[in-house]
This record gives sequence, structure tokens and C-alpha cells, in this order.
Amino acid sequence: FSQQTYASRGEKHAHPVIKQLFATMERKKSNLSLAADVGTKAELLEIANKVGPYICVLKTHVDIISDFDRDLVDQLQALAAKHDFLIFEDRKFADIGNTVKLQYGGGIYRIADWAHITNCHVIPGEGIIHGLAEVGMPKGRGLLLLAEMSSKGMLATGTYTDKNVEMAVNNDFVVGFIGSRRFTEERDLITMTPGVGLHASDDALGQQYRTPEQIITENGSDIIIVGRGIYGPGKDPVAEAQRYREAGWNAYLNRINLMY
Ligand code: UP6
Repeated sequence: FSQQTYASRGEKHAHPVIKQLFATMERKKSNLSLAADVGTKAELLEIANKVGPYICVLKTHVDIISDFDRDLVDQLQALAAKHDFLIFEDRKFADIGNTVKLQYGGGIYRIADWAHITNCHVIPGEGIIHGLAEVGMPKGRGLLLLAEMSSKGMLATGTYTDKNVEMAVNNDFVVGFIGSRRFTEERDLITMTPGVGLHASDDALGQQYRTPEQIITENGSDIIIVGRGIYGPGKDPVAEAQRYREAGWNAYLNRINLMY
């Protein structure tokens, strides 16, 4: 699949969210997702509006927003429509099926009502996917499994990663993975990769960075997730987003060309 264009994969894909995602990526020539880890509603809306034109996915952590409310969701959805991007709530669910069902559909955030994509750890076993699917599938949502993580010393390796792939291949609600590479050719499951930086050194809390070329061209991942590389101290978010969009897209073009 990594030899095909995003457009052709989108045309053939059975899942509505991934169809929409690939079409957006092709229209905007962007495989960049912004990890918007900011603390307030105003900051999130501001960066989503500024960087929106250059991204295919806005990745949120709604539980770090101090003044979260329904209006934030309405405004994010309006920005998603205006700038043509999808919303991925990086919730990293990790409980038993019955509990995650309540967490995904309810509480203050009601994530399933507005996030096209969310994700989970499969540490509890396959029941977590079934619980989330009960809420998300009727709404046409998609789920990513955390097959690997970007941080130093992470424990998602070997058999654990393989189990993620097995569970994903066998479930229609799963649309892909968080991880560093392409994981399977059995069906077109996407990979989104965090821990991407053009010149960043690793942070003090275990985060490790690789370049778009390593991730997209060499490893066959589909989307780069960039946070502080875009809005870190002293950075101009629009200029950085443009730079990462171009780097990510060129890395993809290199991959496609390599295959001809
Ligand atoms: N993230 C990782 N690594 C993972 C999974 N998720 O960094 O394995 C998320 C973080 C953060 C973003 O929760 O939102 O990706 C990375 O941000 P950064 O580019 O500022 O390091």
C-alpha cells in the first residue's frame, strides 16, 4: 500500500473516515497532523485557525484544556469544515470495554460526538475495541491502536506490537495505528507517527524525534504528527507548519517515485 498514492488508496478504501482523510490529504497536499497541546480554548482555536490550511488532521488532548465547553467543540467543527481537516482526539483509552464505552460516549467531553478518530491501548485485550466500537461505529468513527510509542524505553514491542496488528486486521472499526512504520499489507490500515521533528533534539521527558524522511519515505508511515516543532518557544507556527507540510509531502513523493 505504501507504493500507492493517497488518492488511489482513498478511492478503494471501505471506511468513510479514511476515504475522507485520503481525499483531504490529496487536496491539500498534506500528510501533516498538528498535535495541539495547548492549555486553553482560545489558544486551541487560534492555532487551529492559523495552521488549519496546512494540515490534514488536528490532533487534540481535550483533557488539558482548562476551559473546555461545548462551544469549543462547535467552533472546532466549524474550523474543520472551513480549513478541510479531520479531528483526532488522542485519548489513549486503556480500560475494560464497558468503561471505555462510557468514557468515549459520555462525560463532559462526549468525544464520539465530534472526533473523527480516537485511539486506544490494547493492554486490556480485544474487549476495549468492542466497547469503543459499540459507540463509534454507528457514528462512522475510526479507531487507531497504539502499536508502538515514540518515547524512550517504551514497552510496546515484539509480541505486543504483533498482537495489535492481529486485532486491527480483524476489526472493521480499526482504521490504523500509532507507530513508527507500516505494519501490515493484509488490508490498508494507516499509520500516524508522533515524535517527528526536523531539527529537534529529544526532550527531557523521554520524547524521541525522527525526521519526515525516516518516517514517511523509509518506514512507510502515512502521516507525521508534529507538536512543539510547530509552536514551541520562539517559533512562528504558520512558517513551521508550511515547512513541515512541505517536508512531509516531499518525503511521500520520494516514496512514491522510488517505487516506479
Ligand atoms: N504522542 C507521542 N508519542 C506517542 C503517542 N502519542 O508523542 O507514542 C503524542 C503526545 C503529543 C504528541 O501526546 O501530543 O504526540 C507529540 O508532541 P511533540 O511533537 O510536541 O513532542
